[in-house]
Amino acid sequence: MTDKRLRSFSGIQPSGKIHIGNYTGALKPWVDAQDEVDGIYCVVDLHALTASDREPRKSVGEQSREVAALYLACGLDPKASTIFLQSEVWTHPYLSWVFETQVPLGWLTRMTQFKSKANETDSVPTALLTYPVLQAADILLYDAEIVPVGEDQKQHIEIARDIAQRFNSTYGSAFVLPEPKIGVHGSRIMALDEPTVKMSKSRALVNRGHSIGITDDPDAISRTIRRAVTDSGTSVDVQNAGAGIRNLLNIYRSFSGESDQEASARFDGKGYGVLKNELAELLVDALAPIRSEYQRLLAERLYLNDVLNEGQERAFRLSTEKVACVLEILGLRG
Ligand code: AQP
Repeated sequence: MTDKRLRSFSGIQPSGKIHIGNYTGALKPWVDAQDEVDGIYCVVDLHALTASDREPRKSVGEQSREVAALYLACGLDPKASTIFLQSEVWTHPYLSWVFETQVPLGWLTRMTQFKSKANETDSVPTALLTYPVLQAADILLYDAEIVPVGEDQKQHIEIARDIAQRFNSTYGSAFVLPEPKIGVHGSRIMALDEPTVKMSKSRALVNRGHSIGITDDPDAISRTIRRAVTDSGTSVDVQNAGAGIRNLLNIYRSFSGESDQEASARFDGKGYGVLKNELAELLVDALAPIRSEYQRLLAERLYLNDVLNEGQERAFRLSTEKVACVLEILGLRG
């Protein structure tokens, strides 16, 4: 019997402390959909090599295994989804090179993430520019129809689609065109210390109070929420809320599952302290089971190895079939 489920592909870079934005924008949607899709979820460790300010005390390998453990702790079931490390499946950088021979440079230099990250460093690695091409290879290798991501990744999924379209129209149909799947709530959580910028792993390494990590302990969660930047008033005015209060309300909605109306009615006119206390309590309760499952899984090295080995085998099989097809289309074989 053929599998009629949509194929879903996504990944997270092991480039720092995985935060609540990564959870609401990516991990939670993966888990929520896992019974309906054929999910392939990768720890994109090769991408993390482009990060100039990775967590300095840990190797990328160590962080990659922690992120894989977090995938499981958040509820991804390895019997339902394929979970693997990108660097263990060589077809990813291989197809990326093939795409690089086809992709016009201008497509890459106009990427907003490249422009902002390149501005933050004096010496821009080439891979920061070609990052979306490797990401296109990650997705297109598996004929993924949907890519569940946060809003910041929309442009990268669009370029993956453009690359597939260009290849298909030049050489004949080889790739499925992927669609970004971006949730209504939680797809863009802002920084708690600066609510006009997106919460990000790398910034959290330098700015304390920037983010809440999925595995933060209750004290750290409550402290960060207490210190979070609000608007300049003292009580919540939902209609005229500024960036700080909008962000706190959005986080509340994303974790409680309440509608806009319910969350607005709950907090409108209440003091900022009430919103912060209820939000801290909600986050502590939601993250506690993930944290303890994560700690349990980290101690189960052999189990994690088994999950990743099984994932690697399937990813390798599917992706080598696709590479063989591409080589034939390009006239490199046969
Ligand atoms: N603030 C956010 N709100 C909602 N979703 C978010 N994502 C990232 N930040 C937010 C989503 O999480 C997944 C992780 O993607 P990534 O690791 O490839 O890198 P990223 O998008 O660049 O994430 P970060 O946290 O900002 O990491 P750094 O600082 O390392 O670049 C994606 O689905 C992303 O949309």
